[in-house]
Amino acid sequence: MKRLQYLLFILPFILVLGCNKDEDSLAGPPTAKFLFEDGFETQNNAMDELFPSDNTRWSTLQHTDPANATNEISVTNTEFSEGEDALRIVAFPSDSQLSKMDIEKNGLSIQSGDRVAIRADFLIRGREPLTNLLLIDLECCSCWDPNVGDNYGSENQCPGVRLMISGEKDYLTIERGKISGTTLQQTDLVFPRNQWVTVEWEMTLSDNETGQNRLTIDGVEVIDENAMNMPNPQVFRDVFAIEGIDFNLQQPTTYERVQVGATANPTAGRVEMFVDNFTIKVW
Ligand SMILES: [Ca+2]
Repeated sequence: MKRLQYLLFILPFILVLGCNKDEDSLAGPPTAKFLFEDGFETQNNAMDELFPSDNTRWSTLQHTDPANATNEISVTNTEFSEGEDALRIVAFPSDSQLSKMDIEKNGLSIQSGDRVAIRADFLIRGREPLTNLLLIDLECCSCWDPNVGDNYGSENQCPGVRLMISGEKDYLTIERGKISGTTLQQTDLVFPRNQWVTVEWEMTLSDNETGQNRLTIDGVEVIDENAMNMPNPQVFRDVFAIEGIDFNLQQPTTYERVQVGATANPTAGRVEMFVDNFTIKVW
């Protein structure tokens, strides 16, 4: 009887703990192998403060202007979702140059079998379609075959997975073209505009179909799909063999950098966005 009373006493706590575990699954366990969080807070809205010499914050900018316009990046206190500052990005449409304006954290070491959660808040102004706009890239540059070199465009030399706004109705999707995979599409939720939107992207990494891919927008799960999410040596060998090229993916494949912002803007219009409250966690 006492045992039953004890069970009845602890049961609600077990249930509560169980629920919390589900809700916290995107954030992962408290002990991570790697954790980087940045809310773009500064003293004087100075970009330099985001790149301290001790590497505790961001590593570099990726800034590629189209031929006839200059992209912009700055710290602003006019819009933010956390603290008092956020990153403001203006990316003009691509012409002969693929337009890019984003911020990068490098020096990561994320491998097959790792679980990684990336989270960021975005505010994208305007109502123009955002077709093929890329928001977050996770990339492996060191895995490219140095003997193949750059004959296939610098764009393709860092294989990886990306978050891309797809279709005429602006659905955020998981794009896998750089690892020769199809896009993991959703048509449940149009990307909200002119308001802060929380994007959470969680994966268990694998170079085969056991990889897990989950995407939530403002807490609503829109993708939960098993699929390859790391470059696969045989897939690369086969794809390049069609061109008569002997391609050897360098091992071990490791995602070593993450980029957030307008990581590429192939849209027809000028994109103004704000980014805040970034986290990448690996466990
Ligand atoms: Ca902030």
